[in-house]
Amino acid sequence: MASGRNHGFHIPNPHIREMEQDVLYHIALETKSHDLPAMFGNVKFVCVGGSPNRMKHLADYLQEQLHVEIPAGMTLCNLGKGKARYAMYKVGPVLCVSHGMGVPSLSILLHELFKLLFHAKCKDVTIIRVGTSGGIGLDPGTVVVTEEALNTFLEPYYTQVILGKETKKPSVLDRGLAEAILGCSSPKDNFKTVLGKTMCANDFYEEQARLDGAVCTFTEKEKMDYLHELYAAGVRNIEMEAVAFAAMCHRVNIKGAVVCVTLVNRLKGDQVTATNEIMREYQRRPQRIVGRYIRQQLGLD
Ligand code: R2B
Ligand code: URA
Repeated sequence: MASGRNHGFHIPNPHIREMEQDVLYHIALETKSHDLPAMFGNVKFVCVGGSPNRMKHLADYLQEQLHVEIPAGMTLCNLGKGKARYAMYKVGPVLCVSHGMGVPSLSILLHELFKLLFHAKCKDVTIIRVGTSGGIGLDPGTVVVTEEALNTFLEPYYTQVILGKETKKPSVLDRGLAEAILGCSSPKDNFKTVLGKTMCANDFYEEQARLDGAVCTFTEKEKMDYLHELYAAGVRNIEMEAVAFAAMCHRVNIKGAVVCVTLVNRLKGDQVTATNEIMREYQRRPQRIVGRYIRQQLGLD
């Protein structure tokens, strides 16, 4: 089996070296029965996002934008169909994969995705989370490119308990990548794209200061004071994966970025009330920005 340090990024796990085969259980791939370098060796960009449908839409959109040929009568297929926990679509050099909701689901996927890239001998890969979030002081539909991912103590760390001990891993995103993605917005867009800090919570309701969960222990004033405090600290959106995403990318030395559309302005309310049509339009916005970035990187613009 290959060594743990290779291919521009590294897998800081000496045990991988000793394994005869590696079963990437949740993405239904394995080193013995799949030729991973042949299947995935040309991957340069990985886009991840919460929902399988959104990732399918992104894959279809990128297929068109990147002029990736698909044989007549065929459509993009979900590589994990039937067996995997996550939906995965490959569009030329781009892999689009769903990660579910929250850090635990994302972290399982990233372990297996990073090992996949390693086993496939991919080089110079960039990974982008293309997602949704709640905005603070922004019009719904605004796209936020994360400049720093923070935990709910507003610290740039991902906290994990390993062998019963608390560990803090720095959440580091690539600043140059964030700025390059921000630079792909256009004054002609019918929405704004901004750079801002992103707070990552482990819950959609109480941890995100919502009054509308099944349980709530704080007042409206306490909620508003807290959200204003977040705004003053530079936080422009809240979601549920950024801090682990940033820390895990940093540990394997892969450039990562987080690009999320805001579905609601939390200074004005808690409920996500946009119609299905508006929601679909909002969700396409970060996809358009990221699509432009990938086109530019591939020399298509
Ligand atoms: C954004 O949206 C989801 C919760 O609705 C969660 O995955 C996130 O980060
Ligand atoms: N996702 C979140 O985590 N929070 C929101 O408010 C909206 C989407």
